[in-house]
Amino acid sequence: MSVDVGVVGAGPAGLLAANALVRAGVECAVFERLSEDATRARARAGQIDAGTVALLDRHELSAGLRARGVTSEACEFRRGGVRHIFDYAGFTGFRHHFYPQQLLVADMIDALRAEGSDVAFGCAVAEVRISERPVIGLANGEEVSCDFVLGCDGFHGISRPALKGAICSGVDFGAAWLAFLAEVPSGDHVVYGLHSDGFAGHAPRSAAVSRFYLQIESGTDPNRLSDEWIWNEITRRLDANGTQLVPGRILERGVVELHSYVTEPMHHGRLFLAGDAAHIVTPAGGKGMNVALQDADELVARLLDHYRSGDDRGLEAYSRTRLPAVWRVVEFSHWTLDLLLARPSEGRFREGLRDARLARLMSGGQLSKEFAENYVGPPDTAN
Ligand code: RFL
Repeated sequence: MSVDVGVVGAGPAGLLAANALVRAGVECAVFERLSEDATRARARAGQIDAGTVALLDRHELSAGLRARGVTSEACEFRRGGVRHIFDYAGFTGFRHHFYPQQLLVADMIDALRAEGSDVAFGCAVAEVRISERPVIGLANGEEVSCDFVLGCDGFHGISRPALKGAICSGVDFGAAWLAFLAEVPSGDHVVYGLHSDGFAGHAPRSAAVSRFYLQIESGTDPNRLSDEWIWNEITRRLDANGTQLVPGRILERGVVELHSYVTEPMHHGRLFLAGDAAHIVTPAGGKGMNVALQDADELVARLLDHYRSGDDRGLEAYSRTRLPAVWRVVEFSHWTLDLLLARPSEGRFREGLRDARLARLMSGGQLSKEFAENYVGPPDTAN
């Protein structure tokens, strides 16, 4: 089998790229290891930056998000029983959308079908071989030769190891978040509980379902935590005068080990990485899916330069042009995590730093403005 572009992985990055390429007349084959049902049910992100919404508008992939998503203009930090509302829209003029990642993925699968293309579900890629014309080796033994391969297979995929000479640097924070969805009304903004015993978070997803985060010890088995313990901790750590959280049914739970990695460069030969395959951030700041979609958007524009006019300068510059934006997101997410994460073993000193940082963030000064700009994300710049 032979195609113009082979895409490994039907997450947000792979599906955005496939939709845009197919619509522009480029032949594309998408391989996804999971079944279609599992792909459509893979709940993760939900906070979508204003620039990413504009990007999705541009690719005509935002109808579901605009019809069913909710918007937010502020976030809230809770500390010592006090509520601090941070009005980032006031600083930037922009707001977030909240729309579950799995619904966006489902919309993009449907959009791809409407263009007469599809995803090969249940079709794991075993290896990518880089050569003049790269080859995708499927787990079922078939081989697919391509002009280009887009590695959009997430952090645990097989594409990144095929990038010869790339350096993957990063940090493990030595802590984890229990991440779960529950039948609790979303509220209209994210709440960050900066408790000295550990972080707790409550984020919108849909009207009736919220995402919660609870800082736990690295390596904890989430199924050994009782619902009662979880709700007690969430309620205690998110506590503030005048607020009441009514626990609901926990729908699904998982543990996010907190780490952050960046691969440099993000391409070699005709293999290009996009999204979590190339870099991963913690959920602090809600950036991973946003930057994944931005990678894919940039890659599509450069590939279209190749197919339309034989101009490969943009492809050759892909890593150079994307990495500054990637590092900016990584740095922001890192900073935010440092505010959110408690380190009980470090005692009063760390808590003093957290107090000072929160005060500076809420001061309305330069730090507040910079945080707001990073939190809401860069504007969409059509390529
Ligand atoms: P994905 O979504 O991981 O998709 C990769 C796809 O590749 C498939 N795959 C393979 N297919 C074929 N052959 C193989 N060998 C394969 N290996 C893997 C996988 O099955 C999968 O379908 O990567 P992509 O497209 O780069 O998208 C990245 C985002 O998923 C990720 O960054 C976000 O979910 C991060 N994130 C958030 N990002 C935000 O922008 N806003 C948020 O609010 C936000 N919240 C979150 C998050 C991530 C979370 N977790 C679970 C880590 C909340 C959580 C809890």
